[in-house]
Amino acid sequence: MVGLERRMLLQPKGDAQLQSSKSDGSGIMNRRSFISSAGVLLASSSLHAAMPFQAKKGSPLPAQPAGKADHTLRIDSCSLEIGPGVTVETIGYNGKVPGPLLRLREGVPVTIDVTNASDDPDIVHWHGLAIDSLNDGAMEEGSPMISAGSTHRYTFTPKPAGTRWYHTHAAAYDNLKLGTYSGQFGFLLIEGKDQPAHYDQEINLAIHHWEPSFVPMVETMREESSNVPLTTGSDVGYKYATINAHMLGAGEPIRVKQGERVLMRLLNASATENVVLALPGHTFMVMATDGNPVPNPKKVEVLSLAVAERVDAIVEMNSPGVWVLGSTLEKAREMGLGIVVEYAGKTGTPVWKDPAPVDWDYTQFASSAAPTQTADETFILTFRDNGPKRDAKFDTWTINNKSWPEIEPLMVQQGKRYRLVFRNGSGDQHPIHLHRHTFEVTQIGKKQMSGLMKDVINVMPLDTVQVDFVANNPGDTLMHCHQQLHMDYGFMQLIKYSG
Ligand SMILES: [Cu+2]
Repeated sequence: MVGLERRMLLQPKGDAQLQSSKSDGSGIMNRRSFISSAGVLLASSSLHAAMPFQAKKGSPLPAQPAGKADHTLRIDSCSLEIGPGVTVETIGYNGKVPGPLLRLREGVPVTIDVTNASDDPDIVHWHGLAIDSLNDGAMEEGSPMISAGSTHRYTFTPKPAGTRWYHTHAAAYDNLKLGTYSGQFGFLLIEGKDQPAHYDQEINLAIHHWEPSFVPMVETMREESSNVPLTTGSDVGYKYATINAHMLGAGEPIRVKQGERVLMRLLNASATENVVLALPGHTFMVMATDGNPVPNPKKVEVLSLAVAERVDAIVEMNSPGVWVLGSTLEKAREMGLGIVVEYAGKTGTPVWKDPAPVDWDYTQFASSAAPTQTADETFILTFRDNGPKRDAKFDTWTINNKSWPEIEPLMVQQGKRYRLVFRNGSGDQHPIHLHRHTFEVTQIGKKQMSGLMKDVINVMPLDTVQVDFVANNPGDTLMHCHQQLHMDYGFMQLIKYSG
């Protein structure tokens, strides 16, 4: 079972260039399956950069911390029994997956000691926080790598409030045991003054895929995308999927009572797979995206979560029974992607019903008004698949024809507002993440919008998405595709403050 959910049925409305992705019958969802035949031009292999990839280097470790930290995390190997007779060996935090729930107060300084008991250098990124570059946890910004056997103290003042998360920011390249292929992720809740909405119970649900392997993509591409330049690169596929480290039916169900309002915080902590979820008989009232309250809370039957995205949704429990909250794809549910929702006093086999097909549309949660502020400067960034470099297993990715690390930073000035125009010239989806800043999504395709604040935006194949951010947090800032496979192979760029 491979590559199943990456290219989900999430086309933004009104883009005639996109086709539904389809399976080839073997369960393999093709990398190119979104590409229709006409008018697609991808960068040719002549654009390959001349230099080989360089190992990323971190800064030297600062002096070891003194005194007890507020929180401690230990990076170490662990075994997880994700289903009956199914055990995966991985690396996690404090021996569990997801790692411990960290609840921090907005504006209250915190210290977190991270001990690396694994065999490889690692680093923890505090995803969605506006903190300094040295503590943000990206070596490209200057945060130190934590060498094997050592302890590093992170010190920062968490903000803004909302559903954040923490995860490894180590590169994996072709070692699929490392980086976000592993179990190194956990919820990081920054509590502010405001409670978002009344609810009776809260449940945090983290999605992950396990046992990754290389999948050659040439054969399937040849079938479906004869006009797209072929590459010899591989894709990554998975054997299992879990919610909170249990395959569907293997863990404890979500136990609810009729009439309850349940706040679900959902996190896609997969390394590479986007997911689409539904809970038959129920709707999700989407309150926040990536932890930030949306201007227009709205009930939907189907939730889409690209890699690294979060959704906070209220579910009213008004349909008694035993249900499957799971992937809308049967094959993904068979891999384990789901969890049982059980009403008090109800028994029986969990029920799944396919929801009506629907396109995921970010704009429904935003204001339909155009952004009121104009940008001081606009950067147009075009993403392309440049094929595998030399004997690399995976394709190289480019932003305006350059790949990390041979790519100049975008220069910004403090206090100014910048517009980033993401043009996806490839057949893959790209969940683009901006570190240390929150951006406002201002246009998807031809549709203008405002008020939707995020730190990851999924850019569909051949689509264009525009986001604005204010340069209000000086320090080196990484922008990258959150697909581990893409960021490891060139899909990163720094934003630097001048002056
Ligand atoms: Cu990508």
